[in-house]
Amino acid sequence: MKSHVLQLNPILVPAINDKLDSLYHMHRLFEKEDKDAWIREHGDAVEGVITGGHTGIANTLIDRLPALKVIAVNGVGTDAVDLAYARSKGIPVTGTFGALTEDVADLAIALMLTVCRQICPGNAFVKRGDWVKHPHPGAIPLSRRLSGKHVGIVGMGKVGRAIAQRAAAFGCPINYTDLRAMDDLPHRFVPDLIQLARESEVLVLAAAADKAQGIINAAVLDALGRDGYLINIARGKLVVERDLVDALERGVIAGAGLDVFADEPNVPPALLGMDQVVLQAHRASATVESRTAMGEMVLASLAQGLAGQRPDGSLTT
Ligand code: 8YV
Repeated sequence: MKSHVLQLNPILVPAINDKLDSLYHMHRLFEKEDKDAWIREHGDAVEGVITGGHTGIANTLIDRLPALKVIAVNGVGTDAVDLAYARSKGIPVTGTFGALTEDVADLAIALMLTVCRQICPGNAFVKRGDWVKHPHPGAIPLSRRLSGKHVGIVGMGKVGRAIAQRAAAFGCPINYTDLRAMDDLPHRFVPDLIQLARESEVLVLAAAADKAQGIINAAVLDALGRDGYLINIARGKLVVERDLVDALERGVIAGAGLDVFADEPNVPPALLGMDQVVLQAHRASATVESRTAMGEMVLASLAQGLAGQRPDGSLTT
């Protein structure tokens, strides 16, 4: 008999959706007009949940799914699931660890290059037809070099390491911070975040947000300084956004490349008009390659969890 699986966010790979549809009774909550009524009527039958990394699942919803056997997070950040709560209920929670590393690291480098080299204003200048109107070289200001800049990485998990590998190829000296030093890395461990920011020209956030909310505040941005850039491909809530807006407005830092925000899809309006800021709509893992690999891991987790086995890599059971 097919299990009932509740999907909280869209999956954009048709082949994954086809597999889900062939294996399970799929219920896509985001398509239901009255979500609350649907849960009330059908919540008892749901055995599996698929959700996104930054959207997770509320404990109140877990409570309304009494037959739940597995929560498959289609992402690597599990900060939006209360793991202790899921554990107390004996529900396995899985993530797609390793499936998106390369693409998230690629986007970090893309944001670094885009902000340093002012690619967006340059692109707009040409597309507006301004180049022919102002063909002299001074019409757009000089940008900044990325190669050789001191890069500080906050969070040396899989993604942080992949960013370090890429930045090293640009000749960037790399320092990092994390909960502890890692002996297998050739880079310098700087335990103090303010010191790391002071020694960095580009500060890249690649940390899990579970225990690190608001760590990037006015003091850290001050230490990063007027020639420094902030890149965030991790979680918006790592940053005190009003401090970031203030730092950008006052030229405390040079610019920022942001894929993630504290209250997505809401972006602080002040950022929208800033040339020194590049914004993305939480797209670091949004490639066919990553999303297909992630989808396959979700399928594997569901298969194991619904069969009553402990899914590989479960964080809770
Ligand atoms: C996704 C993410 O955007 O992996 C994560 O934690 O935030 C992103 O990869 C999201 O989880 C897609 O469902």
